[in-house]
Amino acid sequence: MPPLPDLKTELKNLGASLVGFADLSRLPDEAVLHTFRERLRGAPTALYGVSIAVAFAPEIVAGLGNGPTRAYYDAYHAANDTLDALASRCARRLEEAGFAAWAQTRANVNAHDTLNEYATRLPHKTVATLAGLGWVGKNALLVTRQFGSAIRLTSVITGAPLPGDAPITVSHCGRCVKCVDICPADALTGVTWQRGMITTNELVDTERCSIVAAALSKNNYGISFDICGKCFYVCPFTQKWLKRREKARADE
Ligand code: B12
Repeated sequence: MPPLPDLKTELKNLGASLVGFADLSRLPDEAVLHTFRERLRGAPTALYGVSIAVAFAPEIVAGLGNGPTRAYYDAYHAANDTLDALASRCARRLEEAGFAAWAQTRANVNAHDTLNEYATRLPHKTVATLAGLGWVGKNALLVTRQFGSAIRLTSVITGAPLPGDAPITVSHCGRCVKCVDICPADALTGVTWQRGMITTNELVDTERCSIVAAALSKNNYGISFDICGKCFYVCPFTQKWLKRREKARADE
């Protein structure tokens, strides 16, 4: 068997904030696995995922208290470009090492795996929880201990037998409902995530979120685009990260 590249180090050197490996045999949905197995011709039956997160700059996140800003809009697009580049690079490295790999870049997901306006075949968050990066919060976003929810995600699906990280299977939100209370669209239900919950609408009314975020963006910086950010700005894990960063800067 060819040696595996040291993907975690390589991707972090290229700008990834967190990288984890998921054993996708834990996915209950055989149809999803079948689709990717067909696509990754030559891959063994076992499939693995690489989950990659890029954190926003703290000053961008600190500015989201009143909803979306032009700086967040720009950082959102920049993060997406970085994530696409990281996922493509990761897939290429795996292929060079002799393994089948599929980068879930925006172009690939749009062309092959968008099921409807609000759902993809294998969401990045699913790969991320299975790779141990975090849990799905009451804000319906991945919450990490390192950066709270102030990250964006991508993922790569591969036949390479990666050493899977321990999946995170329970929510650590506890009784906190700060995101539910602050949501300007009243779109969050406050339900605690459980692994295997696939219906987003149990956690968030996607349509309301999207419509109100677009209106807020139009109001705050003149572009109608469905980003908001309040639900991850207010998350205590995000706030703890911002405070840690502030303290580190003050200590410098
Ligand atoms: C469609 C979409 C939207 C829609 C619908 C939102 C949604 N929650 O699905 C709208 C336009 C409303 C939206 C808004 C936002 N989005 Co959005 N969105 C997506 C997109 C393109 C697809 C999501 C999808 O497939 N949903 C379908 C359902 C079924 O899956 P899901 O809710 O994502 O996740 C469920 C499963 O993962 C399951 N699950 C988790 N672990 C496991 C494990 C097992 C074993 C199983 C079976 C299931 C399971 O639990 C989750 C909750 O039900 C993804 C990118 C992507 N390709 O994944 C980004 C994504 C989810 N969005 C993201 C973000 C940041 C946002 C916004 C904050 C943007 C903003 N407004 O500023 C808001 C936040 C809204 C919110 N609170 O959820 C990030 C999330 C990053 C993070 N920290 O988690 C993503 C991953 C984009 C990215 N590349 O980073 N988004």
